[in-house]
Amino acid sequence: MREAAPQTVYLRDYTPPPYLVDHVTLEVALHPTATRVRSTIRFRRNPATGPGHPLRLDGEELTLIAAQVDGVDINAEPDDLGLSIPSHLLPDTPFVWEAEVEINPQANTTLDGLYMSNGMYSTQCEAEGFRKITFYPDRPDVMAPFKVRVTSDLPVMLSNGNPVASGPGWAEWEDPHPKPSYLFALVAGDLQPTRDTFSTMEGRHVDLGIWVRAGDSDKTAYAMDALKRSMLWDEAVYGRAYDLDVFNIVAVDDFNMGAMENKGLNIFNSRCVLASPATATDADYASIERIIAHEYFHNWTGNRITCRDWFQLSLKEGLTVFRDQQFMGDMRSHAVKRIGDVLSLRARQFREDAGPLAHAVRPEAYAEINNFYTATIYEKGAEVIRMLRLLVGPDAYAAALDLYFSRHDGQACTIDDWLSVFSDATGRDLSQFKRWYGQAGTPHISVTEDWVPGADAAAPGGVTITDTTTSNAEAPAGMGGTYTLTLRQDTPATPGQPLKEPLVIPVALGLIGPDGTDLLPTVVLELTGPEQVFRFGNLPARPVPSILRDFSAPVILSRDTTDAERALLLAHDTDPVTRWEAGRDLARAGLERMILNGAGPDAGYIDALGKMLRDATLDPAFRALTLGLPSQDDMAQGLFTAGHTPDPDAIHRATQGLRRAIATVLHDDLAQVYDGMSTPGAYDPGAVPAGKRALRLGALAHLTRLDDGARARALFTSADNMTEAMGAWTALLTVGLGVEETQRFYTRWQAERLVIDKWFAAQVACAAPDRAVAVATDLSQHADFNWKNPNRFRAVFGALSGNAAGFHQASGAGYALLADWLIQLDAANPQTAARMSSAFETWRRYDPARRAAMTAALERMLAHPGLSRDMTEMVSRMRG
Ligand code: 0A1
Ligand code: ZN
Repeated sequence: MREAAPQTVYLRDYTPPPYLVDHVTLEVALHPTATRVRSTIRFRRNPATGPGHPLRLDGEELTLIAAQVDGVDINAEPDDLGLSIPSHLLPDTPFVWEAEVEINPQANTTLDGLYMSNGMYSTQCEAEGFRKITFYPDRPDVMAPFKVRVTSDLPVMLSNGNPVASGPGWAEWEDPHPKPSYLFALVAGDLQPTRDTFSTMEGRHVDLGIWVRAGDSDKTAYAMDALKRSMLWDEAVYGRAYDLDVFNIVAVDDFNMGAMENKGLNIFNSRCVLASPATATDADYASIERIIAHEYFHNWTGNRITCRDWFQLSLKEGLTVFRDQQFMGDMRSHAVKRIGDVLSLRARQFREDAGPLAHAVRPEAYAEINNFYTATIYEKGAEVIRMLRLLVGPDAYAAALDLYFSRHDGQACTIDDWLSVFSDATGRDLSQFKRWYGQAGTPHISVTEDWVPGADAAAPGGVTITDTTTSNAEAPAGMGGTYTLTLRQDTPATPGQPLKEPLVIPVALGLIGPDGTDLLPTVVLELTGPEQVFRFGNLPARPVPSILRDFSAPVILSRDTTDAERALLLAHDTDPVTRWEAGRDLARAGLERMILNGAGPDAGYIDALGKMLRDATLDPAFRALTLGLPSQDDMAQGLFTAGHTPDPDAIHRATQGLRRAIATVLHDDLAQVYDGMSTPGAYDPGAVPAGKRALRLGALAHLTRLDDGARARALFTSADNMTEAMGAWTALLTVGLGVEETQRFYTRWQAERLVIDKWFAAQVACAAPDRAVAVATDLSQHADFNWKNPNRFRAVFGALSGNAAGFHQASGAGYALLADWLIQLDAANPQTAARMSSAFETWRRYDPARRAAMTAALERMLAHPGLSRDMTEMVSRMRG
């Protein structure tokens, strides 16, 4: 285990590497407890840094057997973090470093570096895992071509690049593209391939392989299909072709994250690649499609052009998420995809930005870089690029990307380089826009309005628009009415950033007439000052504004909107995102009245919902989204932002009350949807049938409250796919039924580990608040509970922290249980423990008793002897 003393790394301390690498050869002789790694590395002094620097090689948990410089033994004395060779012992001309080290993959429970999972060897080197494989300048701005020779008694041995040669017990791979060490990968095991081919637009023949454990080959078809579509899409939309003769994907059961974009050898968490109709849900299929695309797109945005240092992480991650979002929109429905992205941005990134872990898209300091693979770096980073594209327009965006690829191919870059490409390609000054990268926190935009009716009817020629900050032209008198919109922006203080400056915020807006017609199609207002006034002249009637169409900026919008206006937008808005948002706002406002004033369920909202449910012209997937209520965590955050102390029990009760009312009032509509929306025939994971299933299962969840579970039980028994089986079973669990189905589910799926993860997770996620801790405790004693497997650990304890009212039980038992398990997990796997500790980031929202219990859990974790650097950083930041 590494020393915990958190050493802070600062962006401002960046210096270029004093030694560059021209070539790396690795010979890896695999052995479960004594793997030998021989490295031959051609170094050269970096002319840009001047003479006199020692050669610093990172290395952790390595036993050094021998080292030579230009064939002469050298007495290197490693410390815990690596070794240094003084400059005067090194030639001025290029030299060869050779080292042999021994490592113990079997003892590596961190899943970082080289480790074993179910008898196979696998690696994970991002961000700093390569230093656990050999001594190396393990930083992304050192890029080199690699040659790898693997020996082992396992039948399949894979590494990056193209296969060169192989024989019994050995294989050689060569990657001609210079890459940073974090993209190194090596896999060996008894793996079965699913093969296919792809011809690139440049005429390259590429052999594709997806490598899985015996018994999993029936679950690779969808991932292969998604891969080929991703390759085609990147050619068609970004003009980027694949650049090696093979592209391999490996599924690994023990993996900390979703997947990893190692050059030519992507390694996936099994959960993010394996799917069959019987074992994967529609949501799993969509997630596999997205992650396959994401990792593939990294080949250009991440691998060919990488990051100079880890503060630039969003350079590759924000851009690659944005690209996978575009891809998914093209493959499925743009509207449904965008709404899903907005939901997850708010649930994870807004929450992060509002709490003690808030940080900028380009942070300035970290203790443990693995703690910065966050929703802010990924999702907010993607939002920033989406705004940039909206501001410059799609053609200028495409031109800027062409310039980015031609200017920076083969380089390790910064976010400044990225923005320079945009200012050079468009002539636009992006200095203010750049604040999005440096400033943490979610901006709040408040809206006030004014209306002056016209003396005459509106004149032909349409609406006039004036930004009063840049023009003082008055609306022409005597022609229609004038509507004035005042937008104010304000970003709350975040840790270390008390004062915020105004950002460039694109606010996409449309105006809707009282009869629901479009008075003004979408325009993009640019909010750059703290307050700006926009005037819309020549209007025939007072409009209702539809603000933040397509969620044009990652901000929190507040406007005194009446329920009547929300209902109008929900019925008539032509933008699906603001239309959906209007329904959400109605639900939220009604729930807040139930929670704060003890009001009954809002009849107006239920009525509006009924209209959406009955509107067969609407995409079922969109209707399913409108049927969803704000999550309990969302409600808690909203109440807290509005100055209230959220009571998790009251939020749970109100949500249940509203659901019951919806079920009762809309019973007939729900029944009609349920009966009319079935998708006969063989299961098809495509967006259209998946949308129908989503709507139908949404209806079922409500109906199950009224029919004693009859429909859900019938569906559970008849379902031939996991989406419906899970939908039916969780509908039962949510209303306290389904005991027998829980047993049947287990018996049926016991041999399918990914399905058993669902079995663990759903029981905890759907448990009543006063049962959740007991259910999680019981399941942690189950014979199939393997706490060292991140998927299984997350199934139980991720579900516990996601069960808002259960986790926040007034007794504090939820906090105590999670803290106990995080302490236990930390000793084996600090990365996953630290990621999951963010369950505690919301402690400031709550009442004194809950705050005390949450901070006591934080203190207890922090005081634990030997706590990892990962956890120490997270817990100290949360405690504040
Ligand atoms: N770069 C990968 C995510 C990833 C990051 C870190 C990891 O280990 C600490 C593993 C994977 C991606 O964006 O998909
Ligand atoms: Zn990524």
